[in-house]
Amino acid sequence: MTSARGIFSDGPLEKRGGLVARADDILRKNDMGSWTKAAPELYPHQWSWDSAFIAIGLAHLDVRRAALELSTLFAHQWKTGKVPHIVFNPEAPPESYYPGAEHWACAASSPDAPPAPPYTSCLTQPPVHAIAVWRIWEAAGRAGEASLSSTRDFLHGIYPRLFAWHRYLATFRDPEGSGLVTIYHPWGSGTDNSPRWDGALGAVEVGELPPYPRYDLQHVEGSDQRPTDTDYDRYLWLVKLIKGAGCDERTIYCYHPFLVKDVLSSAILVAANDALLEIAEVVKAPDGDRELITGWIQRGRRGLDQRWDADLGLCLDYDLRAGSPLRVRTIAGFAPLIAGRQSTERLAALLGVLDSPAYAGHPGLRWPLPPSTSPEETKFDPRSYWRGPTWPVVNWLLWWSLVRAGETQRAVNLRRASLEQIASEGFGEYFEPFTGEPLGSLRQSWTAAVTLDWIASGPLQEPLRDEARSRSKEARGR
Ligand code: 2M8
Repeated sequence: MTSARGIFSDGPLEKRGGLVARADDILRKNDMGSWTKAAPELYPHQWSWDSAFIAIGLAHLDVRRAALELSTLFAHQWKTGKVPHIVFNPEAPPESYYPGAEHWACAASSPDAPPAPPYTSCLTQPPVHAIAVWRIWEAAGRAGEASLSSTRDFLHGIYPRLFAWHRYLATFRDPEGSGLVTIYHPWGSGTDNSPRWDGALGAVEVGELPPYPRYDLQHVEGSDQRPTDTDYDRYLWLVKLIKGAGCDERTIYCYHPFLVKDVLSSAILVAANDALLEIAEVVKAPDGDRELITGWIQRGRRGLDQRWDADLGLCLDYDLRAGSPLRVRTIAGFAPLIAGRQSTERLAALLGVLDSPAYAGHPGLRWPLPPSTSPEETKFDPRSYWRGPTWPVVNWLLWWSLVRAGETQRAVNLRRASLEQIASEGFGEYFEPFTGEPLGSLRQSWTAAVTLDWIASGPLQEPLRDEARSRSKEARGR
């Protein structure tokens, strides 16, 4: 990988303590050559949506390496088009992550699975990939003609795979044609223990499970930062059922007890389909592809419209088994903002909620950044994973969406606050919203990646606060 220095040397953050160099260092240390570990110890494998965000950051350091990150992930795509949520690292230390490759080896027996090893899971994560590919293309444009030419080849190679991935989501994951993506497991949402899923999970009757290890707890400072044992029992029970169904989508759809329309994944898919249309243009894809993609975008927008809750001013997930919306205020409610191109009224409603005390306007926040679950919810927990902490990667999605919506000042404010948080507290996976304490993994790859992208995205209006504390924290880092 080429050095980050030079590329960013004009940025105010670079001058104030080498944030770029520190982000670069995290990505280098988590780099496995052709892919990047999500975190050094807690997550020693390749995760699907992590890789997309990582590629967005890497594009500012090395366009080829960014492209390789996604090519490696898509080399493990299933015949159905599914991109697995984890590609397991055969070199990961034993007893580092559970459930690991041996637990998911069943997926390899599916006729649709790619040859193993490496093994993959048979779940998915939100489809950020086409957005990442488009940003790699944009970065190549800034890097010059040679980079553009090799990246054009990359686009030609990855386009059919992206298309198959989106077609999989539009068909296997939406047999109803609702425009919304169905998930079979909270891990499929990327927001694992969010209260979004409490209602649907509560209805799942967990049967006999053999004892299992919680390796995750050895890699964080307190068990309160991770899902509870009750959550894990449910996760592993759902995995057992999915394995019992032979990872077969149709069987899962018929019998699985957890079947939910995920508005965040659905909105990301709409935005990713916008990006796929741009890519289709570059590679001169057949008109038929473009018609299909346009249809998926329209259907996605309609689906999200139907999940709009006017009282809350947010979108709600939908429990297919119970036949009812899952009514809780989380970050996923901003799905229409992420999907983009909303009416003026809808955008105003969303921004009003985003700025309100229910989210980024809460008076107790260390930085004005939206907590993953609204502090006004009874289920809010400021330390527990997706139940309250702020997540840089979510802030990146919101920032990117605000830019697309033309909300420039809000976008700048969000970017500045996010960078202040990271400059002050380090490259945490997530942060306690009131104290700012970094939680989870303290050297999280996607946090480093979005930092690079933010810094590369133009000047900030105000200087950052002191970074000294964050360096001492990172020195202690995991
Ligand atoms: C978290 O999820 C994994 C399971 O997939 C875990 O907790 O073990 C989530 O935050 C997920 O969104 C993320 O992709 C993954 C790796 O960073 O960690």
